[in-house]
Formats: sequence, structure tokens, C-alpha cells
Amino acid sequence: MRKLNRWCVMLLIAGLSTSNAILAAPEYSLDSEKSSLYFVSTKKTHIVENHYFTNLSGSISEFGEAKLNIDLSSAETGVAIRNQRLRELLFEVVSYSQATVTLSVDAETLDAQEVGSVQVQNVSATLNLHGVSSPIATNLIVTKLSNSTLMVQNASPIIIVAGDYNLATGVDALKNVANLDVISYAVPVNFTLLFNTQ
Ligand code: UQ8
Repeated sequence: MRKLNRWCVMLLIAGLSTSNAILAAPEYSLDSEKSSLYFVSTKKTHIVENHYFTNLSGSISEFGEAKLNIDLSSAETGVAIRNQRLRELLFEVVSYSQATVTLSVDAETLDAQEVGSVQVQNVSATLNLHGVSSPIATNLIVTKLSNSTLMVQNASPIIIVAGDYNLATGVDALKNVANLDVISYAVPVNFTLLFNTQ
């Protein structure tokens, strides 16, 4: 009888650990080589230019805590002196080296998503940029490319307004140093993020 009880306990423990292994959602990390994040500037009313960050990192935990880190020193505008001015006059990277985006996603829904399928998720994220945290409500397109790879894209451009992040003075400084009449404070952002399970 005692032997039978011991067997029952062992089976219970084995069952619990197996079901945990099945239920645990995988963790993902950002594939920085295959991911991109573009931002758009407008100067002299009609001159619109694409720029991007070369250094991104990020993760999605097994609990659905998603994070994107943007290395602000890695802003690439195609002009070296302009890159340096963005780092020093705009982002002030000595004090604010990174921008971070955090949000919660439903890890189980993500895990259950079929390979090849596309979901649109309405999310509320927090962007911490230049010492200011502000919410972003937007739709994200989530595509499950394989059992180990997710693609996350913005469904529509996200408009960052420089003043919301204490960056208007920096935009004015860029305008003055480059002797321009106007640089827009409104900056559209677009991204494609690839995540792989570890
Ligand atoms: C499964 C699941 C759902 C997972 C979720 C995964 C996840 C983490 C998702 C993230 C979701 C999300 C909501 C992400 C949000 C991403 C965003 C919005 C990030 C923000 C990125 C960012 C920091 C953007 C930059 C913002 C900003 C205010 C930029 C300012 C740009 C400007 C105005 C640049 C001006 C450039 C310019 C015209 C300079 C003038 C100039 C100079 C100075 C110069 O020296 C020069 O050369 C001499 C010129 O001539 C060439 C110049 O023109």
C-alpha cells in the first residue's frame, strides 16, 4: 500500500512537471540583423528623409513582457556630421543613451498562433525617450513565420512629436546649426522586428 502511495506521488510530480513544460511559453530575443526601425525627418517644408537605427535589441519573456531597446548613438542619417549632431544636440546620448519600449502581450495567444498566420494586436506600449515616459496606443501586425520566428510590424506609422519627449529644443538646435528655416517636430516611425526563440 505504502509502495502504491509512493508511485502515485511520483506520477503526480512527473505529470505536473510535464504539464508545466508544455504550458510554458517560449522566450524570444530580437534578431538585430534582420530587424529595422526607420524614422523620418522633414526640413524646409518639402525635404523628407529616411533615417534608421543600426543597433536594436529586445526580448519577449515567457510571461509576455516585450521589450525593445534602441541605441540612440546608432542613429544613421547618411551624413556623418549630422549623425554626430543628432547624438549630441538632439538625443544627448551622454545622459540618455537608450530609448526603450515596453508592453505586455498575451504569451499564450502568441504561443497558440499558427505558423503562417497573421494577427493584428491592439497594444498599449510605453516609450521611454530622453528621460520621458509616454504611452503609445497602436496596432501591431504579428506574423508567425515558423515555430521559432515571429515578425512584428507597425500597422500604421507611429508619429512621435518631439515636444512630448522634451526634444523640441534639440530639434531647434539642429535647425540653427544647419541654418535651416524649419525642421518638423513630427517624426513618423516604422519598424519590422524579427524575434527568435532562444
Ligand atoms: C508579439 C508582440 C506584439 C511583440 C511586441 C514587440 C515590441 C517590443 C514592439 C514595439 C512596439 C512599439 C509601439 C514600438 C514603438 C517604436 C518607436 C515609436 C520608437 C521611437 C524611435 C525614436 C527614438 C525615434 C526618433 C524620434 C525623433 C524625435 C527624432 C528626431 C528626428 C529629426 C527631427 C531629425 C532632424 C534631421 C535633420 C533634418 C537635421 C538637419 C541637418 C543637420 C543638423 C546637419 O548637420 C546637416 O549636415 C550638414 C544636414 O544636412 C545634410 C541637415 O539636414
